[in-house]
Amino acid sequence: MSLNDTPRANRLHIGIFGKRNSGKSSLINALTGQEISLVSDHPGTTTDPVLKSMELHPIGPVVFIDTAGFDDEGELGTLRVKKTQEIIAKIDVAILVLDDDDFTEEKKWLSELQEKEIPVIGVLGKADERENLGHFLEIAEKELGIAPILVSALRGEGLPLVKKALESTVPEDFQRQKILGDLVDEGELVLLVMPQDIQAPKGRLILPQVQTIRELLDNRCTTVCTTADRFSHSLGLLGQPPALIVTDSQCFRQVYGEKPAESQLTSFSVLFAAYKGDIHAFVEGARAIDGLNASSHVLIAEACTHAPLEEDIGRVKIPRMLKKRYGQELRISLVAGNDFPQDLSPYDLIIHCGGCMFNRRHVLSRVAAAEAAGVPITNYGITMAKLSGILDDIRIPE
Ligand SMILES: Nc1nc2c(ncn2[C@@H]2O[C@H](COP(=O)(O)OP(=O)(O)OP(=O)(O)O)[C@@H](O)[C@H]2O)c(=O)[nH]1
Ligand code: SF4
Ligand SMILES: [Mg+2]
Repeated sequence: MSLNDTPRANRLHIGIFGKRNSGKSSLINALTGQEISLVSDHPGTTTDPVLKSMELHPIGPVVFIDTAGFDDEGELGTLRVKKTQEIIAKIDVAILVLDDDDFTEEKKWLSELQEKEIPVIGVLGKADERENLGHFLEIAEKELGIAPILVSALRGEGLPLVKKALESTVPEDFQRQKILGDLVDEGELVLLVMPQDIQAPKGRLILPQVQTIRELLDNRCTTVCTTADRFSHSLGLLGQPPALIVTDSQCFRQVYGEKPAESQLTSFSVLFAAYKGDIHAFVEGARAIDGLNASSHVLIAEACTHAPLEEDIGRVKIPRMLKKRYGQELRISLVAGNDFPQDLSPYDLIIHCGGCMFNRRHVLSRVAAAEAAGVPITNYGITMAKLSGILDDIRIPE
C-alpha cells in the first residue's frame, strides 16, 4: 500500500452476489475496466471471495467483493456459500446479479440483505443474448420487488446505470464523516499525547493518529504532539491550556491527573470507537463490567488473526485486570479474525478490539448481533477507560 492509498477499511464495500455463471465476475471486470476476476463458462469459477480496491468515479474509493455463486453444491460448495454469507457482515451495498427466472435463492438472499438494511441493486447480466426481456423484468419486479438494470458486460452496456445506482445508494452512515465530531471548534489548540512505545514501523505513525492530525489541520486547529513523559513540560511551553487533549489510552490516568481543569480530555481509542462502531452501545456495554461476577463468561473478539497491534491489551492486560477484580475463575474466551460465534448467548459481555482493520459496517454488524442476543458489547479503549475509573471523565464525540 502506498502512503496515498485509502486503507481498505475506509472504502465503500460493494458485494456482488448471484448464481454461478450469472456473470458476477464479468460485471466486476467491466465496471472496473480490469481483469480482476477469472471469467469462464464453467459454473463455479470464483471460489473464494475476491477483493479489489479501486477508485470508482464519482463515488471515490471502493472495494468490490466478488463471491462464489450462492447455488454452489456439494461439501466444498457449502463451504463456499458460507464464505459468501460471511461477506454480508462487511458490505455497505450489494449487487444482486439475476440470471434465470427461478428466484427461490435470490429471494432468500434478498431478504437477508434487506433484513441487515443493506441496499440492494438488481442487475440482469448478459442482456445482449437474452430474449423476452420485458417478460423477465415483469416477473422480477413482481417476485423480488426490484427492477433490475440490464447489463451487458460483453458490450459494456448498462454500466453507467449501475454506477449511478451505486452512487445514489451509498448509505449515509457508511462512514462517520468526522473523527472528532463536536469536540473541537475551528482554530482551537489541541494537544495530542502519543504512545511512547510507538507501535508502527520506524518513520511512520499508525493510521488513527495520522487521520486525527489530518482532520485537525483541515479544521485549522493548532495541533501539538507530545508523549506522556513530556506531557507536563509540553503544557508549560504552551501559551494557554489546550481546548482538547487527545491521549493514548495507556496513559489516560496520568494525563487526567496532570491536565488543566479547563482542557477536555478524550483518547484515540474513544475517537475510533465512535468512528468505527457505535460509541453509545460501547459505553453502555462497558457499564456491564460492574455486573460481572466470578462465574461470568467474557468473549474477547479481535479482528486480526496474526500479531495484532493490540495483542497485549486484549490478550493480556484486559484479562489480567478483569481476573484481578472478579477472580481467576472468570472465564475469558478469545476469537480472532472472521470467527465470531453465531450463538452469543453463553456470554455475559463481549469486548471487541478497536477494529482498525475492519470497515465500519463490519463492526456495526457485530454490535447488531450482540444487541439481538441481548449481550452487552464494548471495545478495548472503552474498557480500559472503564477499568481505570475515568469513563465518566472523558469526552465522547457526538
Ligand atoms: N454474452 C454475454 N456473456 C457473458 C456476459 N457476462 C458474462 N458472460 C459469460 O457468462 C459466463 C459466466 O461469466 P462469469 O463472469 O464467470 O460468471 P460468474 O457469475 O462470475 O460465475 P462463477 O464465478 O462461476 O459463479 C462466461 O462464459 C462469460 O463470458 C455478457 O454480458 N454477455
Ligand atoms: S484494533 Fe483490532 S483490527 Fe486493529 S490492530 Fe488491533 S486487533 Fe487488529
Ligand atoms: Mg465468478
